Order: sequence, then C-alpha cells, then structure tokens
Amino acid sequence: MIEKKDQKSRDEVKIIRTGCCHDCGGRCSLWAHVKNGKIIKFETDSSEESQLRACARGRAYRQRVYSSERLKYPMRRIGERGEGKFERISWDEALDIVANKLKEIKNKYGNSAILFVPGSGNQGWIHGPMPVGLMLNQFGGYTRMWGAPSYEGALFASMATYGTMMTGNAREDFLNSKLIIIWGWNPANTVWDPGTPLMLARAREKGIKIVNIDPIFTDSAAILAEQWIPIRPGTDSAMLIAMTYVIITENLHDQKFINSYTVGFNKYKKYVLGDEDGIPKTPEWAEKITIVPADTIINLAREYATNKPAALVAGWGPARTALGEQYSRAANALCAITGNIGINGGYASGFMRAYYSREAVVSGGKKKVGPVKPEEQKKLVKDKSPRGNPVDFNAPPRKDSLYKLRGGTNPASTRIHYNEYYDAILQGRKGGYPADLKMAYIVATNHLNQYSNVNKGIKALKALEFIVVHEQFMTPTAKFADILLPVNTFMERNDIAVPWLGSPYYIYLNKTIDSLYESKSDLEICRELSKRLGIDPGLLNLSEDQILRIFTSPRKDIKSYDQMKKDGFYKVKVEEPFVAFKEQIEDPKNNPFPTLSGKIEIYCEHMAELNIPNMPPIPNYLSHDEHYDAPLAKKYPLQLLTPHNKRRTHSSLSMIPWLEEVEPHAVWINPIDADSRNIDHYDLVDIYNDRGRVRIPANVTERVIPGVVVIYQGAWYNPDKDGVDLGGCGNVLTKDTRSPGGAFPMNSALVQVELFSKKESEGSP
Ligand SMILES: Nc1nc2c(c(=O)[nH]1)N[C@H]1C(S)=C(S)[C@@H](COP(=O)(O)OP(=O)(O)OC[C@H]3O[C@@H](n4cnc5c(=O)[nH]c(N)nc54)[C@H](O)[C@@H]3O)O[C@H]1N2
Ligand SMILES: Nc1nc2c(c(=O)[nH]1)N[C@H]1C(S)=C(S)[C@@H](COP(=O)(O)OP(=O)(O)OC[C@H]3O[C@@H](n4cnc5c(=O)[nH]c(N)nc54)[C@H](O)[C@@H]3O)O[C@H]1N2
Ligand code: SF4
Ligand SMILES: [Mo]
Repeated sequence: MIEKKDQKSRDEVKIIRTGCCHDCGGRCSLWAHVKNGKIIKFETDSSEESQLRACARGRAYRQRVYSSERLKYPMRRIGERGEGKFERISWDEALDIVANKLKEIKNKYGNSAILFVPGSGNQGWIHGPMPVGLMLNQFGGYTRMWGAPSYEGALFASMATYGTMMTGNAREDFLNSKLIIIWGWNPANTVWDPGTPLMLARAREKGIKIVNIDPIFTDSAAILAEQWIPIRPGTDSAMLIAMTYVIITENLHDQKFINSYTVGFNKYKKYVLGDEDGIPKTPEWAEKITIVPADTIINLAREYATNKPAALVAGWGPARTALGEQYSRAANALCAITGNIGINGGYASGFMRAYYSREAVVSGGKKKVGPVKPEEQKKLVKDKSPRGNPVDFNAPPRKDSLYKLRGGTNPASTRIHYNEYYDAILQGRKGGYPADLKMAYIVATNHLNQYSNVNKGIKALKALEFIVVHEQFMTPTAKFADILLPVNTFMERNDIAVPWLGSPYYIYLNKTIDSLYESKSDLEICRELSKRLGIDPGLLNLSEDQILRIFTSPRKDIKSYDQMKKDGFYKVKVEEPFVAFKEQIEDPKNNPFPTLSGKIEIYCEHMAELNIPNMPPIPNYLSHDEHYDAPLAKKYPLQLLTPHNKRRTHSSLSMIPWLEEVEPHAVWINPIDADSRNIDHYDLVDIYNDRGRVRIPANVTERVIPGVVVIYQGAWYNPDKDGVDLGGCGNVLTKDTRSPGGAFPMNSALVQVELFSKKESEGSP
C-alpha cells in the first residue's frame, strides 16, 4: 500500500526543465509538468529575451513519447528482410548477437566492411550516433560517410569562396539591414533557431523590405516577405549572374571593395558579359531560363546594390540540387562585388554559421582554418583522439575535394558520399568504391526514407550480411534490421544541445521520466556492447552527468554547469551582434581570409587545379540531365521539389495525430498542370519516373508555380504489393547521385503526374 505522504508527493506536479533537440537548427525549451512519473503537459520558455520558444512540433511531443507505436523491446527479424516481421528477444541475446556479428565481420573482412550510418534524429551531445561512433573507433573503425544532405553544396561553395563556413552574421543584425533577400529559405517553417523567424518578423515590423525568391509561395513568403519572386527550380544561378550583369554594366559594383578583398573579378566579369562564350548574361537571357521577368531582375539588382547594407541570405534548398554549388558560389560572388561583407546589416551568404565566441573558447584560440601544410595534403594526419576513425588514418584525400583547405568536409578518400551508399554496397571495390561493405550499423536515421532512390536502397540493404538498427519507432528503415534495438527519447535521459549556426545559448535536457518499456539510451547500449566486444569503453563508462561535465569544461562561456542544469538552458551574454569577416574588412593586413590567396575567391584556383567537369572555377549557370531543358523533360515534364515540412522534422514526428491536423500530406500541383491532367483537389494521383511511383492525393494550389510539383520530404515510405508507395516518400523519385562538390540533387528530379482515381471513387481519401 502506498503511504499517504508518498501518494501526496507523487500527486504533486513537478516542473522539469528540458528541451527539444530534433534537427531544426535550433534547440528549444520544453518544460515538462510531471505527475506520477508521467508528463502531463509542456510549457515553453517564457523567461527573459531571447526566448527559446518551442514550435508546435515540440509542443506535441507528448504524443510521440507516449505513442503506442514506440518500440518496446529488442527484436530479431523472423520474416524476409524488410518485411517487418520480428520476434521479441532479451537484451542479453540481442547484444550478444550484435557483438558476435561485429567480431565476425571484422575478422572475416576487416573493419572497413562495417558501414556506420549515423543520422540526425537526436542532436544532443551524448546520445544518438555519438556513442556508437566512439565505440566503433575503439573497435578498429568503420567506413563512414561524407556529405551532409542539408548543406553540402553551400558548404563547398563557402569553402571555395571564403575558406571557412563561419560566414553568418548574428540574427539581431538583420535589424541593421536596409534590404533582406531570403533566397530559397523558409524559416517560418524550418525555424533554424527560435530567434531567426522572430528577427525577420521584427525587421518587417521595422519597415525593412524582405524579398523572397522561391518556386513555392511559402509561409515565409506569405508572412515575412513584402515581395515574392517565383523562379523556375535550379535556375537561380542564372538570375544571380544576370543581377551581377546589371550591377556591373550600370557601374553599381563596389570597385574599391573588389580591389582590396577579392580575386578573380575580371575573369568572372568576362563570363558575365559574354566576352568568351558570346552570351552576355543579360536579364533577358535569364528571363528565358528562370521565368523571372527581366524588369524584376533589374530592379532587384539595383535595389540590392544601392541599399547598403543589404543582407542576401542564400538558403540551402536551392543548393540541394544537381549542381547546387553553382548557385551558392554565384550568391557569394554577388555579396562580394557589392561590398556587403563584414559590415553590420550585410551578409556574406556562404555557409551561414556564426560562432559568437564558442569556437574560440573550445579550441583555446581560433578555429583551425586556412591552408593545409603541403606534407599533409597527400596523406591525412592520424587523429588519435577518441573521435578519430582508424579506417580513415593516413588516407589520401579525395581527388575532387578542397583538400588544401582546413575546416570543411573531411576529405578522406576512405569515405563514401551519403547519397552513393547504395551503389557502394552493390558494387564495392570492383565499382571503384573504397570498401566492400558487409554490414550496416544504423543509428538515429530513417536512411532508406531520407536518402535518394528508395527502390535501389531496398536492393542494397537486402544485399548486406547483417543490419543492426537503434530506433524508437518501426520506420521503413527499421523494418530492414536483423536486430532492432529500442531506444529511449530525450525525455528519458540527460543531455546538452547547441543550435547549429551559432546562436549564443545551450539547452540542458534534464531527464523527465524513466525510460519507457525496455528501451535504453544509445549510450547505455554502447556501454554494454563495449564489454562484449572486449574494448575499453572509455568515456562511455561514465555517467551522463560526468560526461556532460567533461564536455562542458573547455567552454569558458558557460559560467556555471549547475546553473545551466537548473535553468534548463544557458543564455550567453554577447556584447554586440557577431558580424562575420569584420576583422578581415577592417584590418585586412593582419587578417587575411582563410583561403589560399588570403582573399575572397570569386575565381578559385584550387577548383581550377582540380579540373573536374561541371566544377568551373568561377560561378556558372549549367544545365544537367534532369533539368527542365534536358531531353528527359519530354517524358517527365514536371520538376519535383522535396522541401522540409512544418508538420514534421524530416521523417520524425510524422505520425503524431495533432500534427497531422496541421496539413494533410499531398502533392502540391498548380491548377494549370492539374486541369490539363483532369485532376481536381484531393483526387488520388500517381507521381512517377523511372525510379519509382508514389500515389497520394493532389493539393491543387497556386502556391506552387506551373511546371513544378512538391512532395514535402519525410512522409514514410509505404509500398503496396506492386511497389507503389502509398505513403508519399519523395525519395522514391529522387536520384542517388551527387554534384562534383557533393550537393544532393533532392530538388532536381523530373517526374510525370497522372490521375489515379477521382476523390469520390473507391479507394480514395
Ligand atoms: N519544420 C521543419 N524544420 C526543419 C526541418 C524539418 O524537417 N522540418 N529540417 C531541418 C534541417 S536538417 C535542415 S537541413 C533545414 C533545411 O532548411 P532549407 O534547406 O532551407 O529547407 P527547404 O524547405 O528544403 O528549402 C527551403 C526552400 O527552398 C526552396 N527551393 C528548393 N529548390 C529551389 C530552387 O531551385 N530555387 C529556389 N529559389 N528555391 C528552391 C523550397 O521551395 C523551400 O521553400 O531545415 C531544418 N528545419
Ligand atoms: N527528398 C529529400 N530528402 C531529404 C531532404 C530533402 O530536403 N529532400 N533533406 C535531408 C536532410 S537536410 C536531412 S538532415 C536528412 C535527415 O534524415 P534523418 O537523419 O534520417 O532524419 P529522420 O528522418 O528524422 O530520422 C531520424 C530517426 O532517428 C530516430 N531517433 C530520434 N532520436 C533518437 C535517438 O536518440 N537515438 C536513436 N538511435 N534514434 C533516434 C527517429 O525516431 C527517426 O526515425 O533528410 C534528408 N532527406
Ligand atoms: S521541433 Fe525543432 S523547432 Fe520545434 S521545438 Fe523541437 S527543436 Fe525546436
Ligand atoms: Mo538537414
């Protein structure tokens, strides 16, 4: 019987400060009201500015934690791989099987046969993929990926142009701009951190003009922007180059800035004016390609060049295309030739990260950027830290990487691009890949769903000898596991998380409830597996609190760990908004840009030396085989976009009833394209190409331009018996290749759409 006193304390509501650390750029406060060991309600940060307010997704989190679909105990596959038939087993048995398989594969084929597939599901420091990486390093290493689907095109361009990814100004600095261009960016939905949409809203309130360029009339276009300029997907570099043409020919460029801080302007100018190819990149030239009227291009170019300081924020979406780095390079060049870099109210575009001071604090000085020493360019330096992967040790760099520059993508040639895993599994060393892959260790990712060409992915996953997955739900990827291990959520453990792009705060995620069912954290799983593998668990043997204190200690900006734990966040006081490249502009002699030339590289010699097709050393407009003007467009005339949706974070949160009410999943199609196909609102339609077929309702809307259809990424792949996806996963249709710079072509697929059934008929919604 429960004592009266105990009953009373259980009935009391305790408020435990924690956070949401899904992958939306920001990390937000969730304050859990806990009664009798159960979360009954969430509040969010209502303390002093700047508030870390959670969005609707975070606020709906109770329905995820307590979902009946949560994985409850370890399971072993009993049906065909991918069929989703499993039986319950004990933790001991499951861990024994995983450890034995790891040892067997290592002995038989070597460590490079182990493919580690980490994902973005948890953004805290000590859970998710992190402990698995540490464990596998200790075990002798694994084959890992390079390339992030989020930003690889933008990152490559940022490194090539600026030699760094630290190119963003603090959000508050938007208020110092006279004009803000948000290009292919929808922060009203994608958040990036709670301060981003807020500052843009304040800028708008202040009367600062915001222009948005996007094929979709997004919520940002509707709420934040004064002007929406619809553009044909994948043609943005043509518009940017034509803006450059207007600026140069009308003498609106900042010649002094160009002379002092950049290299290669004259070479670019020749291309822009058409001196070499005979094609002047005029607004009229761009109009035909982009469908943006020449006058609109001219006006925006003039406005941008004459309203200084102006912020051009080139989002990552248009860079998530077949030759995405060209768009980012052209945007960076435009920022440079107008001299909008290194000043309050300006913006360098680039990668957008802006570490107010954190980076300096962690590495005890400046972040290591700039040229790599010549002797290190042939062989990567052995990284003996726990984060070093022995399989990468001493590997020569990839031939198409910016290997002479530090601080970008790891160039080890032992790595495989994330969007090329499937061919790597199917073809191995014979196909030119660096390893023969035999098992996959999949953690915190719904990889099959979230990376291109699902149907090829299925073949590849079936070809492996063994697959282990750490998951919270039976995702389309989890169905391919041989051993499926149930993981707890961030409500059930302690962690710390920081926002991606350097806003000055930390979130402390206090554990709110005990782990549900038999679930464990990734950390606990790796601690136990390490014992079975006979390796030193190192850090993994410590408690969460001990590890978090170790990780926090080099960060001098956190004045008190205990205060942070109590408050559930730590907001760092910053004297003034960070402005990227301020020192480079104010005192160039003592602060060169961390490029090989020490200047902003409009022309990049390093790229020229690489001499890779479709990777010119100056920004270009280029077509490709799934562009609107490619021969394939005759068969598949519509351009598919697969952007990020407000209802979920990637594929996480996709089955939450409260969030489903926000917006039903459907393919967006313009009335012109719908009418010509006899499609009405909410009819069931097929979207298809040579890679696969998706069947979902149509949302007939003018919010997307003619010629373009939209399937928001993240819906769960759900094939019928013929392999038609009834779930609406856009990656059934996207292409599993990469650009020379590593961009993922997730917004560059050609498709056709046809009516499947009218909405009144049987089988439709
Ligand atoms: N709600 C929510 N927020 C998220 C996420 C999520 O899944 N859900 N994911 C997070 C993650 S990991 C990331 S990386 C970021 C991604 O952030 P973004 O990459 O900025 O997000 P997207 O919505 O894919 O793309 C932004 C816009 O680019 C547009 N776009 C696509 N192709 C083109 C083009 O060719 N030209 C132009 N001009 N525009 C184009 C799209 O229509 C879209 O409106 O968002 C983060 N935030
Ligand atoms: N077509 C198309 N595809 C895209 C994109 C696009 O724009 N278009 N965007 C891409 C981008 S930018 C990204 S970042 C990727 C993201 O792709 P993923 O990294 O695969 O992200 P999610 O789909 O959210 O899957 C994360 C999984 O982690 C699980 N999880 C959550 N917390 C934990 C944990 O603590 N431990 C473990 N073990 N698991 C956990 C969740 O249940 C979820 O199933 O998607 C990419 N895919
Ligand atoms: S889902 Fe993303 S934006 Fe929303 S509360 Fe969580 S971390 Fe913040
Ligand atoms: Mo991402």
